[in-house]
Amino acid sequence: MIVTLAGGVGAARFLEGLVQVVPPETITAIVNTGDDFELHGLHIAPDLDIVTCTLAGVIDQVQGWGITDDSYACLEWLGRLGAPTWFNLGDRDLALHIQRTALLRAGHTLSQVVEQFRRAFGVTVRILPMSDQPVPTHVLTPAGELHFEEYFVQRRAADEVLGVRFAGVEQAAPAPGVPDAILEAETVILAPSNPIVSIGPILAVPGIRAALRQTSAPVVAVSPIVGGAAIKGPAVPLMRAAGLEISAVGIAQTYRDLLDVLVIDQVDAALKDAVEALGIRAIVTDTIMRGPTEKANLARVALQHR
Ligand code: FO1
Repeated sequence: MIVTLAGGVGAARFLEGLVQVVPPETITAIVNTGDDFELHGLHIAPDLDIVTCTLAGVIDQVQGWGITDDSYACLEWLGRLGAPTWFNLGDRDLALHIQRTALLRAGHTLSQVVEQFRRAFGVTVRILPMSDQPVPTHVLTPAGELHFEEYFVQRRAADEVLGVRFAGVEQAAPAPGVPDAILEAETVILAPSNPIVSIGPILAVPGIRAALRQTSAPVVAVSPIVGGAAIKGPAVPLMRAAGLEISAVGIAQTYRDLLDVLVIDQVDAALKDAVEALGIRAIVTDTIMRGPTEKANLARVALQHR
């Protein structure tokens, strides 16, 4: 079993490469739920939907989130009725949110909802939320404590980041199957996701970091920082607020106690020695996932130590 810790778009694209290299039924994705929040009375689960819908082939390929060819008639009418429209939920996307909220309200767990959705979409990769308990990621700013999506989408990441908090994480447990998947894994991969708000919440769930230290599987990360910048999303201000160097070396330091291997981009080849000085093997390759071939090559490189 190849276990991948996954956030949103970058992780989903990496998984599109992985399924080309190993049989999908041998992959388990453990997905961040820190971005989850409620709007319109609906349970929104961005990273779970991004991973599920990408693997189902129904993701909007340009945005990396939302459903392909979606329309926004309902959101437009919600606006006319005075509802917030800052979070773009298309008509097809709303179907996932309505059904998820109904199932949760009927007493199903988030894990059970995710399982029903992946089966409905014919996805054979196993998808597990990091936890069935809510662990919303809050961003501490001068304007106060904001939910990650308020900070990132509604306020366009304009606020200074003073810190990040995973609300309720002390009371959360790993979702069923998560610790065992890690302990029984042949390889664990930290996908190229934001180390603070995508991989960070997963590592913060009590028991998950311990399982990663305990597993006999090699732990491999793919650096989401290339040439001192993030490919997508707010990794830079969040890493800066955490006092981390904005580089592949900073990523190595973030996961130092867990990592055996770090895959870094060829533009960062000069950092190989600095990463290896931390006791982590560095593999240099093209990590930019331009298309299916690059995605498959990156997955192959991440597995090459086997
Ligand atoms: N990101 C945006 O920047 N703007 C949006 O309006 C938006 C809507 C959206 C709807 C459903 C969904 O699953 C994701 C959505 N995202 C949107 C992506 C999301 O904000 C982040 O990319 C992830 O939470 C981070 O991985």
